[in-house]
Amino acid sequence: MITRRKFLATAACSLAATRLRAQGHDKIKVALTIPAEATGPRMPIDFVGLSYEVQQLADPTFFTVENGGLIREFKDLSSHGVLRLGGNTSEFAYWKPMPDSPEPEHPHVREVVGEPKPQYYAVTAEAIRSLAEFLRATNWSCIYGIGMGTNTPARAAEEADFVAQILGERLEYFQIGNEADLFDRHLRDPKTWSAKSYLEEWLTLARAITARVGSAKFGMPDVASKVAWLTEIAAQWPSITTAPRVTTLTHHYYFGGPATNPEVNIPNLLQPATMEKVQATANIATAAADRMGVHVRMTEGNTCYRGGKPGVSDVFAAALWAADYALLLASNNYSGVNLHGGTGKSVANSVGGFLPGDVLLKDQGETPEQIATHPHPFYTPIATLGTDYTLQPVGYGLKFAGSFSGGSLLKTDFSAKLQAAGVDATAYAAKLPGGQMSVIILNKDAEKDLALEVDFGRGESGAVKAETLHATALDSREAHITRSARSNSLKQGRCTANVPRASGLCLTVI
Ligand code: BDP
Repeated sequence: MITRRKFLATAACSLAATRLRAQGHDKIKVALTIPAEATGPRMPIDFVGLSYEVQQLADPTFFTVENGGLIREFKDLSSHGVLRLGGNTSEFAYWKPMPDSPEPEHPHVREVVGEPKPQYYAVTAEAIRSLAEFLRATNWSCIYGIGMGTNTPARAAEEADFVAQILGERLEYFQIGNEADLFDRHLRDPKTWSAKSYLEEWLTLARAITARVGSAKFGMPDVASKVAWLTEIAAQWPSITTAPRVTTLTHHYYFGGPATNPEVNIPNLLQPATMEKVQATANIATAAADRMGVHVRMTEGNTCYRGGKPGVSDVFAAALWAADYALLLASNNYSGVNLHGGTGKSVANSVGGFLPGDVLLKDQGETPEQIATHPHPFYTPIATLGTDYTLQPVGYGLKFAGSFSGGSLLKTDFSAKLQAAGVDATAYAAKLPGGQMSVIILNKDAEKDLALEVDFGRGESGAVKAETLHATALDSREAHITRSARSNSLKQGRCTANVPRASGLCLTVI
């Protein structure tokens, strides 16, 4: 029997991967040939997305047309992104249509020993109007999260009706409930809560919304980690009468957490096994979506749950992780990826009052009152700095991967080849909307440089544009995307390029 280890060793030899000694570092030489006819999934133009807490809407200065710095960063990240509003705080929002509408009775309460009681807060008509203007200014659309945990069908329908009218075409679909697979820990009876009881409750809410908004579309079930719920829902779906219109099956993903967990570190984040697990989840999710004939989207995720980990979530390693993660899901036919972030306060509220990452940074006690909240969670793609905003390393990674948006991915064995050659690197190829061939190589290896020969396969001569994703080190709190001043030359379809350790390269035939 050929073991995986033997297979990799043999493959490495047959590739004639040559190890060179260059400047004291290992340099691996690999040749990649872009297949002529191997079209894979299309990566939608609006693949790139961000996820924010619904509670972010409670800050009237945030999603507004006046917030120029945030609008600039959204547009820079993607010309057609998708903003998803959800998170744990979406379960504690209530719809307040008029300035004097009273806070309603809440049919469910949340009680967790050792955690503060949740604060209910209002989503106002004014917040939705501002959101609509913000979406128009950025050219982004929205997946709008309506609470399930403490909501009623009548209130959900009333809110959905207003949101649908005001957001118009900018509304992709509604999502009802956030991570309901965890409700057995805090919002529902653990003895009876299951995919089945979730679906019954979800149907009541979604039918109430559909009765009021005939055109309503939905993404669901937005699970934290139990992707098996997607399988169960797809199996039950054909027996549902008067089914609301579901367009997308959704789930979340965090590599690990919380910040105090020593397993959340750069080597573990970047090792091939991490993406093997992502692939295993994608296999389950895409099979369920295919069975239902709908899309699949990763609507909320990041490197480390409960706000991220300083030194892992906010450094260049997270940029390489994000680019690889997004492209792996795109090549699995996902319709998009929404990385979670926002302000420190909104995310701290979503995870019990404080960010565990803050505890690592300072010796300042353990209660929410003692800990000064970081202005942004450590994993946020766009950081709040005073009154301005900046794209963070993880956001740069998503942006780098987003350059394939609107293109068709090509099925390749590049990542397997690179790993068989002994380097922790992955690569993806696409035919861009304008017909140009492009390849992205992510060298996540901390030690080995790559010397590549890429055969674009058409035997042409010409030029290749090179853009790099880089920083001084995997743990530096920065990332850059730089277009080389000089183009690489393409001779008989081939071009050579170096991809130094801990960097990314995008080559596009021009
Ligand atoms: C998810 C929640 C979100 C949190 C995030 C986190 O949906 O509200 O902010 O985890 O833990 O589970 O960082």
